[in-house]
Formats: sequence, C-alpha cells, structure tokens
Amino acid sequence: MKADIVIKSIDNLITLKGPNRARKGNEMKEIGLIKNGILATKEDKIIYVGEGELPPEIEITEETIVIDGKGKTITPGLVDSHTHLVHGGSRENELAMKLKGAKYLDILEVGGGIHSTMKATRKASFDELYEKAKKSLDVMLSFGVTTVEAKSGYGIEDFDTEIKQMEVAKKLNDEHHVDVVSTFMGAHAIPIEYKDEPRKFIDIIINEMIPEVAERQLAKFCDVFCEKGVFSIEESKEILEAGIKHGLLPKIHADEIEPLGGAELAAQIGCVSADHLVAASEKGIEMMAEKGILANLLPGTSFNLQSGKYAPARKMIERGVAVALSTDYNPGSCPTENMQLIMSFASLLLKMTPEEVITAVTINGAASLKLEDKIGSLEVGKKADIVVFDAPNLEYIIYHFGINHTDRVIKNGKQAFVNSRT
Ligand code: IZC
Ligand code: ZN
Repeated sequence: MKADIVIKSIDNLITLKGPNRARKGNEMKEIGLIKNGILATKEDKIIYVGEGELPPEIEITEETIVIDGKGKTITPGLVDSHTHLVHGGSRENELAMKLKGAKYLDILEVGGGIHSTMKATRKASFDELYEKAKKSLDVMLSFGVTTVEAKSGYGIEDFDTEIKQMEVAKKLNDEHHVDVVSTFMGAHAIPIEYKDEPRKFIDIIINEMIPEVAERQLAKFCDVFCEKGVFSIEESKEILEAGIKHGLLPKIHADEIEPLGGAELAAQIGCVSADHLVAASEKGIEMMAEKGILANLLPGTSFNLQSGKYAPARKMIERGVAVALSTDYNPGSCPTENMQLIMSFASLLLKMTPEEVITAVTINGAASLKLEDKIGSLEVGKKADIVVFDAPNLEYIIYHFGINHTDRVIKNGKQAFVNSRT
C-alpha cells in the first residue's frame, strides 16, 4: 500500500491507543506513548502506527509527503467539544463593568450579556456570521483543533436566527477543514418579552423549535443553560427530554455558577456530557461516576469570570468520572479560541496531569461528541487527524504556556495548517 503521508523518527508519538470510549479515572493516565515512533496515512485514514521503520507492505513513493518527527511531539487532532462558535459581535464593553465588580449573571439580568450578543447575531447576515466564525475556526485549527462543537442560542425566541446559526455551522462543516458538530441551544436565556411568562417560551422550544430542528437535521445535540435565573432543573429536564424524544442527544450547562443540581439531572436523564460543573455537589459527582456521565470542564471560563472557583477535576477523576476539556469559546464568558491555553489552565488551575489533559482533549473530547469510534486516537482505521507539535515532550506544550506550539496539522489526511514560524 502506498502511503500519502509518513511521519518518521517521532520523539514522542502519543497515540491514546485503547478502547473507543471515554477514558475515566486512572485510565486517563494511559496515553499510549511510543518513542521513535512512525505513522503513515492514506487518503483520510491512518494505515500504520508503530515504532522504528514501516513494515514492507507500506510503501513510500515520490508523491509521499515525509515529515521528520525528530524533536517533535505528535498527538491526535484536538477536539473542542463545547463552543458558542457562531455569533455576532463581541462584549469587550463588559470588561469595565466586570472590573468594577459586576457579575456575569447581573449583567445578563439587566439585558446585557447573552442578550447583547443576541442583538448582534440577529443583525448579522448569514455571510457575516460565516466569515467571522470561519476566522475563529482558522485560529482553532492553527492551535491543533480538528473537530469543534458549535451551539446555537443567540436567536433564542427568534427562531430564524437560531436556524441561521445552525446553517452557518453546517456550511462551515461542509467547507472548512475542521469538522463542526452542531448543537441546538434555544434554551440559552429567557427572552426579555417572556420574562414574566417563561412557560410560554418553554412550550415554544418543546413544541415548535425542537421538532423542526430534528426534522431538518440541523443539530446532533440539544443543550440547556440550567442556571439560577435562567432555566430551572425541572424546565431543563423537560426540554432535554423533548430533545431525546426527537433524537437530539442531551447535553447540559450544569452547576456553572450556582449549585442547582445539574450534575444529578445529567445522571438521571443520561446526558452525553454535563459541562462546567464548578459548583457540582458531592452527590452529583457520585451519580455521574455511577452512570458514566462525562464531565466537560471549561477552566478558561472560570479564569475569565474571575470567580476564583474552579471545577473539582481531581475529585472527579478520583471518583472515576471521565473528564473532557473545552474552550467554551464565546464572546462573553470565554473569548478565546486557544485550546493549548485551556490545556495549561487545566493543569495549573484544575491540577490535572499532562497525561490527563491530553486524554481530555482527544479521546474524551471525541466521546463528548459521540465520535469516539472515528477520532480521538491515532490507531489504524481512524481518521488521519494529527497534530505535530514543535515540542520535545508533552509536558513542554502545557508548561510553556500562552503561545502556539503547533508545527503542522493534518486533517482528514491533508496538511490543513503549516506554521511558517517553526
Ligand atoms: O454568550 O455568555 N455561559 N452561555 C452560558 C454563555 C456562557 C455564552 C455567553
Ligand atoms: Zn457554554
């Protein structure tokens, strides 16, 4: 068989070899490291992963791209499994308020926050949203990200804007190197005109929006902002169950700021992931471990909200929960596309080890998007989504923080990004 790309003499080949499912607890330490590794791809798939030389049945021809892995660290493409990628505007105007002590939920309550992004997203044309999100995807790719989840939720009661966001995500998935997985999040805020009668809005989500999103196949997942002053536990449960009924897999923004019992709800209804979990209860974590619910942690958001509170990642891993990590890229609570910075935050602020961190952003991120059989590890038959880091080892990528260590990114077997600096 003729190889399209061969990466040889790899100092650290991190394969994440293992079962095609989220790795939990102690399993998160097993990263399948190969020294002096070699890897070959053909079309969009990996055809060989091993040590030393290629076996005779795999040929290097004149057309094969051969990359020297000396001094490099190679990992599966990173998966950013929680973002609000498609949106209009930005909220840097909130910085001054935040520096004076205004809190995220206070700003939301007075019609700022999500409401202000909603206005900007409504105003933006399809092409403007597409161009802005494409620019962000380019940045994400440059940091080693090959698969991204994108939530709607800035149309809210304006269903046309919700649809516009999901159609932008779909077009990006079709046209950009990076794969984009779409989530419907109409339940992102209570619209101002429904403030006194939220029930009416919840009925619209359940009876009108969810069936249409499912029918038009605009999303794979359904998500809810379950938070004090936003959607209650009971309302979140009803919305997610309506999604399940129509084939949308449940995800939840759970216990981000107030301990409402979102982790417990995620366990009860079997969410694919519960995200944030900064204020998750002991019982909620136990229930997630018991039911095998994935925790998707977003330390960039805790950092940016300046609450001083971080998700109890160590406790979760010790209890046997599988942890994924994402940027939460959005214009309000985490305005960054830099997944490598999130990896450093996870280590420095959540006390996760480098091995746990790389597991969280590869195979566990893949599991958080129900793509664990296709991506998330470097194994024969999986997609050729590969990052070459200009770093002598994994620790270095995390330790030397805030810069881009990517040398090149291979997506679907094609060189999608080459860093001219390295
Ligand atoms: O725009 O504030 N947390 N939703 C829930 C967000 C953050 C995004 C935003
Ligand atoms: Zn979010």
